[in-house]
Amino acid sequence: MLKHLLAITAFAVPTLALAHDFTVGEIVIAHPVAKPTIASAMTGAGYFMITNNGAEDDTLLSVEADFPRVMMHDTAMEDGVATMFHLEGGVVIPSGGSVTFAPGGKHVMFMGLKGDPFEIGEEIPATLTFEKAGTVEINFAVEDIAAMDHS
Ligand SMILES: [Cu+2]
Repeated sequence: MLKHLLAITAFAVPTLALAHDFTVGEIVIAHPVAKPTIASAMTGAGYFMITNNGAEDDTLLSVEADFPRVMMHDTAMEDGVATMFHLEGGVVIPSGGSVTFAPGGKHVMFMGLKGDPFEIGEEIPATLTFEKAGTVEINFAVEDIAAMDHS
């Protein structure tokens, strides 16, 4: 079981076009974006910022989308090499706080693209499930965000 790193607003989301936001209960999911991939890519990465305006902590339990596997990952430096690890218990969104998924840190990993790359302008539908706020449908917009992550 890997330890959760709760890096809260440690880095800013690259702000491009403002923003498509999604709301469920007291949770706001701001500007979900995915990186374009090359044609042979087997994986893609998605990012967003989640804010919890509620009085209690909540947990993002899962992200589902139409791929063989979708996971939440974080990135850690080990001996100068960036490695990803699975956020198994989900991600706690603290009351009154935000958690950012961004290149170089937490990300949603879409696995098993199988020759259907993410192209700019495309939207990737996904379902987020929170422990308290419940389920919400969102779209990751594929945008040419400045890349500095692992993939
Ligand atoms: Cu990953």
